[in-house]
Amino acid sequence: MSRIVVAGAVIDAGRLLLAQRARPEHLAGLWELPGGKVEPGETTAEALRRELDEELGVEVTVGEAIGAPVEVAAGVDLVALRAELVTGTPQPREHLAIAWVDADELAALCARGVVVPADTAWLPDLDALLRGE
Ligand code: 9L3
Ligand code: MG
Repeated sequence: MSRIVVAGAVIDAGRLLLAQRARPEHLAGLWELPGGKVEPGETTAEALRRELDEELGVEVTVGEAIGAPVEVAAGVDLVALRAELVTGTPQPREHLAIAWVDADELAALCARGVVVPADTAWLPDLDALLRGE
């Protein structure tokens, strides 16, 4: 059976929330859309709400999927969902840092190779959202 990892595209005032991974070693220091593994019995939306609470201390409402799922390992699909902050200010509880980036900053980070490779697949979709299309 395939496993799902869910990642959140939190956008506020034209900026996207990125989080800098602390682990594992080969991803440490790279920026990602925060999230994690969907547990048995959870919907992707429920998993994203739990992960963003655990990782960043925020409550979100979850919206539609963005882009296409990315296979991050054999039988493991990564999906991105839009999310909106309801309460709380994101704090990096499990990451090294967080950052709010605009479309140009996101493109520059991807070009520098400092974004988790799987997440770079969503650059065109994120770019369109950030530019308000
Ligand atoms: N992953 C990739 N991009 C992301 C997320 C949230 C996760 N935006 C990959 C990294 C890990 C796996 O999925 O190999 C599980 O994620 P986590 O539970 O370690 O955050
Ligand atoms: Mg995570």
